[in-house]
Amino acid sequence: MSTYAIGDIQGCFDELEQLLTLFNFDPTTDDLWFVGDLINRGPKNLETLNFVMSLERTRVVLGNHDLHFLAVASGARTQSRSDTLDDLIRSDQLPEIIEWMRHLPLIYSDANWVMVHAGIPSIWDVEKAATHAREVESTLSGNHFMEFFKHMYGNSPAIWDDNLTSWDRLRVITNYLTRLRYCTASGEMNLTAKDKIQPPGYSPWFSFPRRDSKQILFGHWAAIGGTTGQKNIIALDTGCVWGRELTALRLDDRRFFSVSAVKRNS
Ligand SMILES: [Mn+2]
Repeated sequence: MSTYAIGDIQGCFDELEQLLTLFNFDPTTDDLWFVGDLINRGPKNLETLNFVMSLERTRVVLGNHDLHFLAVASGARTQSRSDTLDDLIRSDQLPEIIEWMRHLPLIYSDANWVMVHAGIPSIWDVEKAATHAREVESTLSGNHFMEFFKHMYGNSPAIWDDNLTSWDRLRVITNYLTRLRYCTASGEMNLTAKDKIQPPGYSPWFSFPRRDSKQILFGHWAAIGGTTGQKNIIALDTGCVWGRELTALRLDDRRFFSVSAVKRNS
């Protein structure tokens, strides 16, 4: 009876199956947590979602690719050339998948851990981040969710302000929780830098001092290779969809499990 937190799957269902075999997953007693980006860029989105949706003991937070899928599925966006969402878009399960996904949270926490897709800026403690996440979640699960996707895209405002309202407010909250990599101590984001070379004036979001006592689990940032240099902030995206590894952390004893990506002919 254990809890495993699993990194970004992005449709790599074969590797997910191998990982579950590696740690002898028992669906009747083990809990699986997913840090988001279950889908896109990889080959088996529908299989991945069918598996996750079938689990009774699971927690999932939304990632930027999951939100992008919802935007495409609701007609607010078209797929880009690197998107691989056709298996979902063409599925007769599409309405059921949309309903399931738009009721997922952006943050999940228990007594010891908090899970988020990209990060939490040090200007917010976990409680404040969860409060702001609820603002986006209530819009996503409400009747006007399609309108949200028309306004979700964009990199501004780059910094939080308590006085923000409407779509700007929801956009910056969504960007912090699902796209954040580099920011300043005051929380100003740089959403264009992705690799390990930090843009001048910015640092990784997890490098700033914070008062939280909970341990943070996140994905999203494959380029850092699973290392943050912080004992209580754990990066789980090890770039499976880019040919590297899929990683899980057993929360009970902080043991890591990894499988190598399947070699694909592309
Ligand atoms: Mn992501």
